[in-house]
Amino acid sequence: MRVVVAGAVMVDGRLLLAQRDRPAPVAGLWELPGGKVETGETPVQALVRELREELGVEVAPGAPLTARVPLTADLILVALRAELVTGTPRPLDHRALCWVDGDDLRRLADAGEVVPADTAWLPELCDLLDGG
Ligand code: DCP
Repeated sequence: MRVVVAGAVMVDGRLLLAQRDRPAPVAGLWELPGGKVETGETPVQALVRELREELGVEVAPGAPLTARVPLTADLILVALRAELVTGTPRPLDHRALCWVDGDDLRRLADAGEVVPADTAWLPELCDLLDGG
């Protein structure tokens, strides 16, 4: 079983979303940035590497979000909260980035503009963003 790890980066009550550039079925949709854990890496190490590569920032991973999402028979998606330590996120591997509050996130999800697997985290992300 391989793990994909994504990061929930929150600053001043807003969550960082990244707009996928590929593949076609999800291009244009918004996700928590991240990627596959490589052999010999922990999910924490993988998230630090992925966000360095994709956003040009250094993060300190923290608590996991509750939902774990099966993507395929041998791939599972998890998310960790991540504190921004240094740098300003840039879309080095995505089409664009945005910062959302709870209402923005619900609107994007209602419009079908969130990557399907990531919708599993909507309740807990909205709770965090709404100050819960
Ligand atoms: N994925 C997802 N939601 C996220 C991040 C990833 O549903 N927030 C999915 C999309 C892909 C798989 O996880 O099916 C792997 O994601 P990436 O393509 O972003 O990861 P990598 O860049 O590590 O994969 P590769 O190197 O194989 O392209």
